[in-house]
Amino acid sequence: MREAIAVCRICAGSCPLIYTFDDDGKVAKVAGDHSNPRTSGYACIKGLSLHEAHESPERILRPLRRREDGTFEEVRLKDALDEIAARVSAIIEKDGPDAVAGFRGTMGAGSIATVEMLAAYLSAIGSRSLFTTMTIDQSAKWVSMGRLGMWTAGRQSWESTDRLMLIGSNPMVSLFAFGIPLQNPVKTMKEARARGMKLIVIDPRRSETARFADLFVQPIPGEDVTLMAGVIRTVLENGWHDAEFCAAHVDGLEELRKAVEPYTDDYVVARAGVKPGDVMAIASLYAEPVDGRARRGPAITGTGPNMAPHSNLAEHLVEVLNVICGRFARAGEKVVNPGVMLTRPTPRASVVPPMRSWEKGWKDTNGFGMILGQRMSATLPDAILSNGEDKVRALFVVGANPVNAIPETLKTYDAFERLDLLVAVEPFMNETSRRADFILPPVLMLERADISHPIYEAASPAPPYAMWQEPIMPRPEGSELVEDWRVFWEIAARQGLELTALGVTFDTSQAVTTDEIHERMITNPRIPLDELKRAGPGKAFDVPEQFIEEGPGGAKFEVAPADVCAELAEVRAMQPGKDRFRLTCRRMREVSNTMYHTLPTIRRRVKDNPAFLNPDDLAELGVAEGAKIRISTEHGEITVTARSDAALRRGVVSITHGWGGEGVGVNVNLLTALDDTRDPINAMSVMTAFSVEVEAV
Ligand SMILES: Nc1nc2c(c(=O)[nH]1)N[C@H]1C(S)=C(S)[C@@H](COP(=O)(O)OP(=O)(O)OC[C@H]3O[C@@H](n4cnc5c(=O)[nH]c(N)nc54)[C@H](O)[C@@H]3O)O[C@H]1N2
Ligand SMILES: Nc1nc2c(c(=O)[nH]1)N[C@H]1C(S)=C(S)[C@@H](COP(=O)(O)OP(=O)(O)OC[C@H]3O[C@@H](n4cnc5c(=O)[nH]c(N)nc54)[C@H](O)[C@@H]3O)O[C@H]1N2
Ligand code: SF4
Ligand SMILES: [Mo]
Repeated sequence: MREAIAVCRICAGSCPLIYTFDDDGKVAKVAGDHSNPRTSGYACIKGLSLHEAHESPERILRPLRRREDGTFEEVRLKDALDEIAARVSAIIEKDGPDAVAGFRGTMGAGSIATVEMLAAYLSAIGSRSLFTTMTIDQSAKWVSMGRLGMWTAGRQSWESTDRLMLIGSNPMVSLFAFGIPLQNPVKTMKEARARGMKLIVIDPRRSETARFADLFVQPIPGEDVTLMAGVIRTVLENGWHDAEFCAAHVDGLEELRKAVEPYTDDYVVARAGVKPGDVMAIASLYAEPVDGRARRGPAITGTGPNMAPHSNLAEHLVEVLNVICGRFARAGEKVVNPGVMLTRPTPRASVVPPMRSWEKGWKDTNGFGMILGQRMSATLPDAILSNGEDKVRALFVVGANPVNAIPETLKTYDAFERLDLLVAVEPFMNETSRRADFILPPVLMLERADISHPIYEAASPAPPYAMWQEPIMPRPEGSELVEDWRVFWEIAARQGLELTALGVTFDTSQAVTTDEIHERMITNPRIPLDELKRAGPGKAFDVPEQFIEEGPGGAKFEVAPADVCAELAEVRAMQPGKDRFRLTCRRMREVSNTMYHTLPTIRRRVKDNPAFLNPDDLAELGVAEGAKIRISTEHGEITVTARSDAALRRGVVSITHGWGGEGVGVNVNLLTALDDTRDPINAMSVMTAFSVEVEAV
């Protein structure tokens, strides 16, 4: 018997897991770590069954090359890399470097070496074609930063938060909400409420998170713009904003006031389908000072508003509410998490001005620009089908399943099949790897050394926490696997290229280990690396205190830029849709996106992704619980099991994405679109709150 500890990196929770191995080296027991200050023993079913992916008979253990007839043959890793490098060089020669693209998904985001080496490789060949799942997720947050500006010192501390508003975000299941603690969510939420924090939840579904809410508002899906405009109007009308903060740091307050003026109470009630008094209740609980003291804490969105129509506008308005209420850390306050892996400069109480990167520089043939050095994921199928300068001919996919995750599945299928070269760094056969020319199976989480990305570390509040993960399991016998990052290193080496990551230049002709990559990349840690390594994974650290400094002043938040005001007027002028049903996104506790649906433990709990509807809607449709229904849009249709859920507002069809691969469940993206319903800035598709037809089968 042997015990070892590893950090689960499936989601941002980063829960430590304690493994007990039997004498044959098989996992005999897994448990959360009760001594851990962040998780106090918490771990979810996804983490607790993670080892089953490592031991799965379905796992791909040796590199595969696709034959002409679509079947696969085994190939030596070295030969695969040689051939890939030669084909990439030929494509660059013929079509230019932008024709070579990378797509990074959720399972590429947690490892610093993977994140950095993919980006480094693309820049070494001179390609702009980096795609990640962020741009089919919550890139509205990037757009909002780019139009509104950003506060360098970040949010007020979680400990001091007495108001939290969650809009279409369900961290009790997703463990994910920007800037609040994620681990052990029920315990964290209960503790916060016990110290007096009030929670507002806005969701068409009485979600797992809504059960903790002091105020729950259940609007029609897709009406967050209307609701938030009404809330901002009410806050300003009552003078509940932070006038001093606005005077110092905000431009456009009067234009904002005018732009939200038409969003009167009556209008919001009628359009968003909320109760009379809901707008006032939200505004008052969130923003009304008590005994002359301003409230503290953020309003945060999740995928709900960020995937709905007008996602960038909705995000902008929510962030504007934070801005006008001054919900940011100020000079003199203690920095909540000064970081462990990276020595960060002392934050200043100041605004980073709006950058609008998508308006400058390179644009694709449909006019979509780049944000934070990335191209937009919902433009990838068009780019593959394009003959213009934006064309993509070769694609490396790492830690992702884009064929399932990108909207309009049939178009995405078609595009991926037309690639000259598709390389999937992927442990399983899925919709993407099945279409690949090469499948390179990676060394999985428990078998490899990893450290989290310092940026990731900064996003998570106290205590300062870091992960240096050593391998705790051997690679399977007879396997030939590759570390994700090494794929890019090896191809660069074959092309005679150096790689520069986090400012460090690597000579790829030299042999290197993962540990060496980590040691060289982390150039200025706050805690010495050997101490980090000795401490083990998922540990909290005492780091020297840091205090926010006075900012330089000058730059201001732009709360009401012309394009935002124009869209707000456009939404107000629209005839609100009278859709019988709107389909909404959600997450499932047992699985993460498209992953691991067939592992034995998961399979015993969930077999597919049913569509949930209000029982009265089912009765009206004449559909019994458990019967099949057909859901359709102009793009496609799916046939799914109907489940009754009284937590849903009437007219809502709630179904999770990520299924439908390998014959299990259905892919919701058969219903979504890559047409001109995409947002003109970030090409964000509408993935929630869209009209669907529902009928009994
Ligand atoms: N309709 C609709 N579509 C959606 C969404 C929605 O809500 N509705 N959500 C969107 C969002 S938010 C996201 S983030 C995307 C998710 O999109 P993706 O990131 O593309 O999906 P995942 O299933 O998370 O992909 C992870 C892949 O990594 C593989 N993997 C596991 N471990 C490793 C490893 O160590 N190395 C490598 N190389 N691979 C590994 C898994 O087998 C899996 O195939 O989907 C998006 N699509
Ligand atoms: N168990 C599990 N955890 C996960 C994942 C997973 O697949 N499974 N995926 C991970 C990923 S990639 C991400 S991006 C995060 C996402 O994390 P979250 O953003 O918290 O995503 P969800 O849990 O889907 O919660 C979205 C909520 O929005 C509501 N909603 C839908 N449409 C609307 C709307 O128009 N307006 C409003 N106000 N609400 C709406 C839904 O009812 C739902 O409760 O979760 C991560 N964590
Ligand atoms: S919540 Fe679950 S999936 Fe996320 S890190 Fe923890 S154990 Fe892993
Ligand atoms: Mo995501």
